[in-house]
Order: sequence, then C-alpha cells, then structure tokens
Amino acid sequence: MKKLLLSFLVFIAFMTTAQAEHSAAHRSLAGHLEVTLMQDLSSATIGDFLELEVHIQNTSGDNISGAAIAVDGGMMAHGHGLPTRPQAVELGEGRYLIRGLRFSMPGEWRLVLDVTSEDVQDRILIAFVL
Ligand SMILES: [Cu+2]
Repeated sequence: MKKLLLSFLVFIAFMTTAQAEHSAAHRSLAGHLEVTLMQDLSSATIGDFLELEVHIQNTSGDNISGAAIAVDGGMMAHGHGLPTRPQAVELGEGRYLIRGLRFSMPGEWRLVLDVTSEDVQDRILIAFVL
C-alpha cells in the first residue's frame, strides 16, 4: 500500500513538472519558433511594472540572435491594448528582456510578440489570466 501511494505521488510530481514546462513554452503561429517565458505571467502583480525574460529558439533548438521584437497585446474582452509600450532588448544566446510591461486590471490578457530576425518572421501569442 505504501509502495502504491509512493508511486502515485511520484506520478503526480511528474505530471505537475511536465505541465509547468509545457505552459512556459509557446510555439509561434507559423510554427518557426519556440519561445520560453522565464516567468509565469499569471503570477504578475496588477499595476506593477515587470520585466519578462524570454528565450527564443527555432524548432531545431538553435538560439535566435539579433532579432527585433515588437511587443503588443491587450484585453480582447475589454477592447483595449496594453497600457504601456514595452520594449525588448537582446541579452544574448537567444535571450531577450522585455521591459515596461504593466497589466492594469484583472481579467484575460494577451501578449503578442512579433519576432523578426534575418531568417525568420513569426508571431507568438501568449494568453493568460490575472
Ligand atoms: Cu481591461
């Protein structure tokens, strides 16, 4: 019985980890890019500025360097965009820091990242609830 309980707990722990990893990785709309968010946006504090680090790779796992990222988004249900104009800066090795993000109210938000590099142009949609 103890053994059964233990394997059940291991299974739950595995499922939780797998789910957390999955929710952080986003495939771009045209399928060229895999974008990993280094923090969970749904745990953002409403009204506070935050910085979001993202890791951008192609589907072969190569880092995307030298990309320009245009940041947009908003709340579909309320018909408004982001309250700020966030900017992305490149950190190197496929990592970028998005500064100036602020989510002003609870509800369903959408973040849109338009990534343009030498070889690739694609869009990432990130939906989350605050
Ligand atoms: Cu709103």
